[in-house]
Amino acid sequence: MILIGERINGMFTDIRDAILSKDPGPIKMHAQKQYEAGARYLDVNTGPTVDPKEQPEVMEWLVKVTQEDCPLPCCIDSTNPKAIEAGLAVHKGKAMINSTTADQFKMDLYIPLAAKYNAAIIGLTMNDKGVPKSAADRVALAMEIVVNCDMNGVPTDDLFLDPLMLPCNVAQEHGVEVLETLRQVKTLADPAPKTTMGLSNSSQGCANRHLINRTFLIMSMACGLDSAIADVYDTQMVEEVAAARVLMNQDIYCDSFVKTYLQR
Ligand code: THG
Repeated sequence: MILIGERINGMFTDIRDAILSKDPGPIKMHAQKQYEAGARYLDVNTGPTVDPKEQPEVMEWLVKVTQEDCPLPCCIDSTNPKAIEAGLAVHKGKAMINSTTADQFKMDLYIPLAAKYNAAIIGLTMNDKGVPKSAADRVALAMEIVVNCDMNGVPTDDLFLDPLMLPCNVAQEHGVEVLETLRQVKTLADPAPKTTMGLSNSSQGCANRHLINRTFLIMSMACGLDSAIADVYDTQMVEEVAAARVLMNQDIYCDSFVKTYLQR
């Protein structure tokens, strides 16, 4: 399980303020803290308040500051292709592009960028009509992304398919469809595509958010989830991931399995 730390996102007020005042402090602090907490990628998102014209410049700054003292690669999260490329151009190591949808014009923009920069890429199972409800419709969109990656020479195991989890208080029927999508997309190509999701989406606006996030993460792992954009400061969640990896035979059992997982 590759945990992608969600915290460097302008949706959080401390990051928004750091961006506005060009203060690298909070960004570096969250990079280091998420690294120590078990993150292996860092999601980096300018947030909704940055003017689209300024997003490329802000993304470039965010990626540089995030990687200055921290060895982790970034998951460059933007709906603005110019911001994605500005981040890729200064990124050290193997970046992850977050994300393309299954819309042809978006795949034509983002998948060649993954090939050019040897980056991994997240493919959302949605298009201009929105997020489909059924697993079958999500998988059909996933297949279009798989085919387009293949045509552009992006290896399928560099593709992370995201079935797009929605808050369970407003879209409760989607949970089981997301789980079924995770199972089915593994059969679409060989090597199989990888999978990811924005875990905290599942609990937005709900009581007991951590409980919902943790429970859905472990259920999803059992269905083939390889990575998640998540709140890695939830220590109990990270420990549950370590235990689940042992139980699924993805890590060798040792008495210090939680410590071992954190050191990977
Ligand atoms: N898939 C992919 N990328 C994504 C998402 C996804 N990127 C963004 C998002 N979804 C994942 N990241 C977050 C980050 C924070 C929250 C949810 C998802 C969150 N924030 C608090 C809230 O909205 O209540 C804000 C708290 C605060 O302001 O302090 O829950 O699905 N590929």
